[in-house]
Amino acid sequence: MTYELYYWDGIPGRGEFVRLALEQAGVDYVDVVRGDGGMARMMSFLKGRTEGFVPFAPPFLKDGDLVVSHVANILLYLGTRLNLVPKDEAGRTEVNGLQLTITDFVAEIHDVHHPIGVSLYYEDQKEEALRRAADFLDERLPKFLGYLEGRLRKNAQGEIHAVGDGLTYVDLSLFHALEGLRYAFPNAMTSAEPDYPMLVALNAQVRELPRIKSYLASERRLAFNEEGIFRYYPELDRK
Ligand SMILES: N[C@@H](CCC(=O)N[C@@H](CS)C(=O)NCC(=O)O)C(=O)O
Repeated sequence: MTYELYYWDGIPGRGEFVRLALEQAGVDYVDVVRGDGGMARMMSFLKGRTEGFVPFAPPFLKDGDLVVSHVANILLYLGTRLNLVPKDEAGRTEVNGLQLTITDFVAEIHDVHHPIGVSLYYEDQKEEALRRAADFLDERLPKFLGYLEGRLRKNAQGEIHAVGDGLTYVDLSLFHALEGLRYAFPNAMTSAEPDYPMLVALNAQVRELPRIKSYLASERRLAFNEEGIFRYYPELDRK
Protein backbone atom coordinates (compact mmCIF):
# COMPACT_ATOMS: atom_id res chain seq x y z
CA MET A 1 0.00 0.00 0.00
CA THR A 2 1.33 3.44 -0.93
CA TYR A 3 1.23 6.02 1.87
CA GLU A 4 -0.22 9.41 0.94
CA LEU A 5 1.36 12.43 2.61
CA TYR A 6 -0.65 15.65 2.51
CA TYR A 7 1.26 18.87 3.14
CA TRP A 8 1.65 22.33 1.60
CA ASP A 9 3.89 22.37 -1.46
CA GLY A 10 6.93 24.65 -1.58
CA ILE A 11 8.23 24.33 1.99
CA PRO A 12 9.82 21.51 3.98
CA GLY A 13 7.94 22.65 7.09
CA ARG A 14 6.29 20.17 9.39
CA GLY A 15 5.78 17.74 6.52
CA GLU A 16 9.52 17.14 6.46
CA PHE A 17 9.46 15.29 9.79
CA VAL A 18 7.17 12.71 8.21
CA ARG A 19 8.94 12.72 4.84
CA LEU A 20 12.29 11.88 6.48
CA ALA A 21 10.79 8.82 8.18
CA LEU A 22 9.19 7.60 4.94
CA GLU A 23 12.41 8.21 3.00
CA GLN A 24 14.60 6.46 5.56
CA ALA A 25 12.27 3.44 5.55
CA GLY A 26 12.37 3.30 1.75
CA VAL A 27 8.61 2.74 1.49
CA ASP A 28 6.33 3.89 -1.32
CA TYR A 29 4.68 7.21 -0.67
CA VAL A 30 3.28 10.11 -2.64
CA ASP A 31 3.53 13.77 -1.72
CA VAL A 32 -0.02 14.35 -2.88
CA VAL A 33 -0.09 18.15 -3.11
CA ARG A 34 2.98 18.17 -5.36
CA GLY A 35 1.10 16.16 -7.97
CA ASP A 36 -1.68 17.19 -10.39
CA GLY A 37 -4.88 18.12 -8.58
CA GLY A 38 -3.19 17.48 -5.24
CA MET A 39 -4.10 20.79 -3.61
CA ALA A 40 -7.78 20.27 -4.39
CA ARG A 41 -7.58 16.78 -2.88
CA MET A 42 -5.98 18.10 0.29
CA MET A 43 -8.59 20.83 0.60
CA SER A 44 -11.42 18.33 0.20
CA PHE A 45 -10.13 16.56 3.33
CA LEU A 46 -9.67 19.78 5.27
CA LYS A 47 -13.15 20.97 4.30
CA GLY A 48 -14.69 17.70 5.42
CA ARG A 49 -15.93 16.69 1.97
CA THR A 50 -14.51 13.20 2.45
CA GLU A 51 -15.54 10.13 4.41
CA GLY A 52 -13.95 9.57 7.79
CA PHE A 53 -11.73 11.69 9.99
CA VAL A 54 -11.37 15.39 9.16
CA PRO A 55 -7.91 16.76 10.05
CA PHE A 56 -7.60 20.34 11.35
CA ALA A 57 -4.37 21.11 9.50
CA PRO A 58 -1.65 19.50 7.41
CA PRO A 59 0.45 17.45 7.59
CA PHE A 60 -1.73 14.39 7.58
CA LEU A 61 -1.13 10.89 6.30
CA LYS A 62 -3.54 8.58 4.56
CA ASP A 63 -2.94 4.86 4.84
CA GLY A 64 -5.76 3.08 3.06
CA ASP A 65 -8.95 4.48 4.59
CA LEU A 66 -7.21 5.76 7.70
CA VAL A 67 -6.38 9.46 8.02
CA VAL A 68 -3.80 10.36 10.68
CA SER A 69 -3.08 13.98 11.63
CA HIS A 70 -0.38 15.82 13.65
CA VAL A 71 3.30 15.12 13.10
CA ALA A 72 3.90 13.32 16.39
CA ASN A 73 0.77 11.20 15.97
CA ILE A 74 1.68 10.31 12.38
CA LEU A 75 5.16 9.27 13.48
CA LEU A 76 3.73 7.28 16.38
CA TYR A 77 1.52 5.46 13.86
CA LEU A 78 4.36 4.88 11.40
CA GLY A 79 7.05 4.06 13.96
CA THR A 80 6.45 0.33 14.31
CA ARG A 81 5.40 -0.07 10.67
CA LEU A 82 8.64 1.54 9.42
CA ASN A 83 10.84 -0.06 12.06
CA LEU A 84 11.86 3.32 13.44
CA VAL A 85 11.08 2.76 17.12
CA PRO A 86 12.51 0.60 19.91
CA LYS A 87 10.91 -2.80 20.46
CA ASP A 88 9.86 -2.08 24.03
CA GLU A 89 6.89 0.04 25.04
CA ALA A 90 8.97 2.16 27.45
CA GLY A 91 11.30 3.06 24.59
CA ARG A 92 8.42 3.88 22.23
CA THR A 93 6.79 6.07 24.87
CA GLU A 94 10.07 7.93 25.40
CA VAL A 95 10.41 8.48 21.64
CA ASN A 96 6.87 9.88 21.53
CA GLY A 97 7.61 12.15 24.48
CA LEU A 98 10.70 13.55 22.78
CA GLN A 99 8.78 14.03 19.54
CA LEU A 100 6.13 16.01 21.43
CA THR A 101 8.90 18.19 22.88
CA ILE A 102 10.05 18.82 19.32
CA THR A 103 6.43 19.75 18.49
CA ASP A 104 6.53 22.38 21.24
CA PHE A 105 9.95 23.59 20.10
CA VAL A 106 8.76 23.93 16.49
CA ALA A 107 5.74 25.96 17.60
CA GLU A 108 8.03 28.36 19.46
CA ILE A 109 10.40 28.62 16.50
CA HIS A 110 7.41 29.52 14.33
CA ASP A 111 6.17 32.08 16.84
CA VAL A 112 9.44 34.00 16.68
CA HIS A 113 8.36 35.42 13.31
CA HIS A 114 4.64 35.33 14.16
CA PRO A 115 4.43 36.34 17.84
CA ILE A 116 1.11 38.16 17.60
CA GLY A 117 -1.01 36.35 15.05
CA VAL A 118 -0.72 33.40 12.69
CA SER A 119 -3.15 35.14 10.33
CA LEU A 120 -1.08 38.36 10.16
CA TYR A 121 1.91 38.99 7.91
CA TYR A 122 5.39 39.06 9.43
CA GLU A 123 5.60 42.70 8.31
CA ASP A 124 2.65 43.49 10.60
CA GLN A 125 4.41 42.16 13.70
CA LYS A 126 8.07 42.95 13.13
CA GLU A 127 8.62 44.88 16.34
CA GLU A 128 7.11 42.15 18.47
CA ALA A 129 9.11 39.58 16.50
CA LEU A 130 12.32 41.37 17.46
CA ARG A 131 11.42 41.13 21.14
CA ARG A 132 10.35 37.52 20.77
CA ALA A 133 13.58 36.63 18.92
CA ALA A 134 15.70 38.08 21.72
CA ASP A 135 13.88 36.00 24.32
CA PHE A 136 13.95 32.92 22.10
CA LEU A 137 17.70 33.13 21.47
CA ASP A 138 18.58 34.03 25.06
CA GLU A 139 16.29 31.66 26.94
CA ARG A 140 14.27 29.16 24.94
CA LEU A 141 16.81 27.98 22.35
CA PRO A 142 19.41 27.02 24.98
CA LYS A 143 16.71 25.45 27.15
CA PHE A 144 15.39 23.18 24.38
CA LEU A 145 18.80 22.38 22.87
CA GLY A 146 20.32 21.80 26.30
CA TYR A 147 17.55 19.38 27.19
CA LEU A 148 17.85 17.47 23.90
CA GLU A 149 21.67 17.39 24.12
CA GLY A 150 21.34 15.98 27.63
CA ARG A 151 19.11 13.15 26.41
CA LEU A 152 21.65 12.22 23.72
CA ARG A 153 24.53 12.34 26.19
CA LYS A 154 22.71 10.17 28.68
CA ASN A 155 22.00 7.57 26.02
CA ALA A 156 25.54 7.56 24.55
CA GLN A 157 26.46 4.02 23.60
CA GLY A 158 28.59 4.14 20.46
CA GLU A 159 26.42 5.50 17.68
CA ILE A 160 24.41 8.50 18.78
CA HIS A 161 20.68 7.96 19.24
CA ALA A 162 18.04 9.73 21.29
CA VAL A 163 16.51 6.49 22.60
CA GLY A 164 17.82 2.92 22.69
CA ASP A 165 20.65 1.64 20.51
CA GLY A 166 19.10 2.07 17.09
CA LEU A 167 17.81 4.78 14.78
CA THR A 168 14.35 6.12 15.59
CA TYR A 169 12.18 8.74 13.95
CA VAL A 170 13.09 11.20 16.68
CA ASP A 171 16.74 11.09 15.50
CA LEU A 172 15.51 12.08 12.04
CA SER A 173 13.39 14.88 13.50
CA LEU A 174 16.35 16.21 15.46
CA PHE A 175 18.26 16.34 12.18
CA HIS A 176 15.52 18.46 10.59
CA ALA A 177 15.15 20.75 13.60
CA LEU A 178 18.88 21.54 13.58
CA GLU A 179 18.87 22.10 9.82
CA GLY A 180 15.98 24.51 10.17
CA LEU A 181 17.60 26.41 13.03
CA ARG A 182 20.83 26.73 11.05
CA TYR A 183 18.85 28.26 8.20
CA ALA A 184 16.82 30.61 10.37
CA PHE A 185 19.50 31.76 12.82
CA PRO A 186 22.91 31.19 11.18
CA ASN A 187 24.85 33.56 13.47
CA ALA A 188 23.20 32.37 16.65
CA MET A 189 23.69 28.72 15.72
CA THR A 190 27.34 29.19 14.74
CA SER A 191 28.10 30.45 18.21
CA ALA A 192 25.75 28.01 20.00
CA GLU A 193 26.70 24.75 18.29
CA PRO A 194 29.94 24.08 20.24
CA ASP A 195 27.70 23.71 23.32
CA TYR A 196 25.75 20.89 21.66
CA PRO A 197 28.32 18.44 20.23
CA MET A 198 26.00 15.41 20.41
CA LEU A 199 23.22 17.12 18.45
CA VAL A 200 25.75 18.26 15.86
CA ALA A 201 27.24 14.76 15.62
CA LEU A 202 23.78 13.16 15.32
CA ASN A 203 22.94 15.59 12.54
CA ALA A 204 26.10 14.58 10.65
CA GLN A 205 25.37 10.88 11.27
CA VAL A 206 21.79 11.17 9.89
CA ARG A 207 22.99 13.16 6.86
CA GLU A 208 25.23 10.23 5.90
CA LEU A 209 22.53 7.54 6.08
CA PRO A 210 22.48 6.25 2.49
CA ARG A 211 18.74 6.77 1.93
CA ILE A 212 18.73 10.20 3.60
CA LYS A 213 21.81 11.21 1.63
CA SER A 214 20.19 10.33 -1.67
CA TYR A 215 16.91 11.99 -0.61
CA LEU A 216 18.73 15.23 0.29
CA ALA A 217 20.31 15.26 -3.17
CA SER A 218 16.98 14.62 -4.90
CA GLU A 219 14.36 17.06 -6.15
CA ARG A 220 11.96 15.68 -3.56
CA ARG A 221 13.88 17.68 -0.95
CA LEU A 222 12.57 21.25 -0.79
CA ALA A 223 14.72 24.22 0.19
CA PHE A 224 13.96 26.31 3.26
CA ASN A 225 12.42 29.68 2.45
CA GLU A 226 10.45 32.55 3.99
CA GLU A 227 7.06 30.85 3.62
CA GLY A 228 7.72 28.09 6.10
CA ILE A 229 8.35 27.56 9.79
CA PHE A 230 12.09 28.09 9.62
CA ARG A 231 12.50 31.56 8.05
CA TYR A 232 15.63 33.61 7.71
CA TYR A 233 15.07 37.22 8.66
CA PRO A 234 18.55 38.66 9.37
CA GLU A 235 17.15 41.19 11.86
CA LEU A 236 15.92 38.33 14.07
CA ASP A 237 19.30 36.57 14.17
CA ARG A 238 22.23 37.54 16.39
CA LYS A 239 24.37 40.30 14.91
N1 LIG B 1 0.22 20.22 15.81
C1 LIG B 1 0.19 20.13 14.38
C2 LIG B 1 0.36 21.51 13.77
C3 LIG B 1 -0.13 21.55 12.35
C4 LIG B 1 0.05 22.93 11.76
O1 LIG B 1 0.13 23.95 12.46
N2 LIG B 1 0.11 22.97 10.43
C5 LIG B 1 0.30 24.21 9.72
C6 LIG B 1 1.27 24.05 8.59
S1 LIG B 1 2.88 23.63 9.21
C7 LIG B 1 -1.02 24.68 9.14
O2 LIG B 1 -1.28 24.52 7.97
N3 LIG B 1 -1.85 25.26 9.98
C8 LIG B 1 -3.11 25.81 9.54
C9 LIG B 1 -3.82 26.48 10.69
O3 LIG B 1 -3.35 26.40 11.82
O4 LIG B 1 -4.83 27.10 10.42
C10 LIG B 1 1.29 19.17 13.91
O5 LIG B 1 2.26 18.98 14.65
O6 LIG B 1 1.16 18.59 12.83
